[in-house]
Formats: sequence, C-alpha cells, structure tokens
Amino acid sequence: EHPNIKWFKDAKFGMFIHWGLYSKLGGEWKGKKYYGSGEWIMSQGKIPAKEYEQVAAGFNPIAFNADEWAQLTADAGMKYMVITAKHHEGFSMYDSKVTSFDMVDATPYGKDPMKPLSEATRKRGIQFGFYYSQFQDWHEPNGGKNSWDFDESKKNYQLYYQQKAIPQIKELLTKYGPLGILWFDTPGGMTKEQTQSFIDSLRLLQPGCLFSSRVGHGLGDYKDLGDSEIPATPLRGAWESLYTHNDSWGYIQHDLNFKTPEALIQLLAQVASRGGNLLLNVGPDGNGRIPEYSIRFLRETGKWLKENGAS
Ligand code: JFZ
Repeated sequence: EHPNIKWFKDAKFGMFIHWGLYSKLGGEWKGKKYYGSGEWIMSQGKIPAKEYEQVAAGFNPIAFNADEWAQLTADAGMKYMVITAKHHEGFSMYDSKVTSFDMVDATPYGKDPMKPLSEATRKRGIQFGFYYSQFQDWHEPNGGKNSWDFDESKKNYQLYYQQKAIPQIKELLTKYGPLGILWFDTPGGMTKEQTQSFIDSLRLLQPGCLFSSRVGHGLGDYKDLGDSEIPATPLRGAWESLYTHNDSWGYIQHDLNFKTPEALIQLLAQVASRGGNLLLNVGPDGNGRIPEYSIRFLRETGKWLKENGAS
C-alpha cells in the first residue's frame, strides 16, 4: 500500500477536468457536429495533425480564473482535482519546454494556467493532480493511435516515451509543487517490466504522489474502474469511479444533458457505500468557463452535503 493513500481513501469526491484545444471546438468541426467524448474529435474527424495544430492559434481562454475553479471545487465538497495536462490530442495545457505545441508557445493566451490552479487548489486544502495521456499522442509521429497521419507499423513508441512523455511528466512532477495524483490513461507500447521501471524512475521525483491504475499492467497505487462504472458490491482497497457531468468529457456546446444535484448525490452515495471515490468531470469551454449548469448543480450538491454532515 502506498504510504500516502489515506487522503485518497478519505476523499470520496473529486473534480475531474477535461480541458484542451477540443474545448474550443466544442464538438464541431467544419460544420459537422459530433456528440459524446468531445476530446476525441480529432480522431473522429480524422483531422490531420498539421490542421489541428492551427486550433491553438485561436485558443485564448481569457475567462479562465484559477480561484473560481478551485473555489467551486471546495464548494462542491470535493477534496481533490485532476486536470488534463495533455490529452490524446497531444497539446500541452501548461508551459512545457519539451515542445512548442503548448499553452505558452502556441496560443495568444501565452500563460500557464496550471501554475495558478495548482496554487489555488492547494491553498484551499484540495489535493491537486494531473491527467497525462502517456501513450496516445495524435500529434507525434511516434505517439500512439494516430493512424490517419502516420503509419502505425513504422512507429517507435520508445522514442516517443523518451523524447516527449517522460520529459513532460518530469516537468509536471517538478514544477507544480507536491501533486496528489498522476492520472495516467489508455496505456500502450510498454511491457510490464518497462512500465515498472517507468514508475520507479518517476517515483523518485515525488514519492508522495499516487499513480492511477491506468498506468497499465495492473500496476499503480489505486484502482480506476471503467468509465461510468460502479461495482455491484463493496470493493476492497482504494478505488475510484469516473463519471462526467453530462455526456462528454471534453466540452460539447450542444450537450446539455447535465445530471441534476439529486442524481449526483445518489451517484456519490452509491459509490461511497461501496467504499470508493467519485471523480466527477466537468468540461470548461474554449474561453475558460465551466458550463453554467455544472457550476450551479455542483454548488447545490455541495450545499446538500454540508447541510447533511457529509462533507
Ligand atoms: C479514456 C479517454 O480515452 C477518454 O477520452 C477520457 O479521458 C476517459 C476518462 O478515459 O477513455 C476510456 C478509458 C478506459 C475505459 C473507458 C474509456 N475503460 O477502461 O472502460
């Protein structure tokens, strides 16, 4: 068991945030509308990497306010936050020196939103963590799963790990203070032995940081279930259920199917009764705004939890 697992076991409720260039597209590309998993639009539309890159030139989330996001998280009764530092699209939502396809070099915004966010959450006693897509990277010739631009059989995943994923994860582990979690996703391109040494080398940088089970091969410090999955009976050990507030992880303008506060409280109660945490996702838009319904329904959920002594 990880020596730092206690905060996680006690947390019960966390804020998941999918935010990237796809948030600016909002589920629409060249007049065609997509539904569900807005963060997959590059793959769904088979958008060439060179063309997708241009989205960054118009990405200027001036409405982003770290204190507001952190305060909403606290008001909702959530004890931790996990936000996408880099999703499968390959764009770095922070100031990365490893690539120029990042928030500071490629957008008019030109600032690192993760710095103030890490500080604003920590100031409120909320554990801060990063989601990092360690294998899928549709922007890189050697990254996983872009077969519309690149020939999958010619890829050298080891090179991608060495040149981008590992150096970037090192940035995340050294430039944002103590992290609660590194949230890996959709593993690939590594054997169990390689995954273990990947973990061991990263561990040295922040022994206190928990790694999610989606690092692959049954490794990691706690278990993430499948998306929108709750176990039928209590589970032993530390684990987490993942849900999104509407029907997509990344922002989709035409998705207004938000779960009511009643539904959220029920979900939370169900997960908690089986011994797990609920990591609930919101999808801020390209301006840096969390959808109005998410703000309202999360505040109501937090108010109920407080009034009923559950947070
Ligand atoms: C992954 C991502 O591909 C997706 O975009 C989102 O970030 C989500 C939280 O995670 O999708 C998955 C990964 C694993 C399962 C389902 C969807 N699973 O194990 O059932």
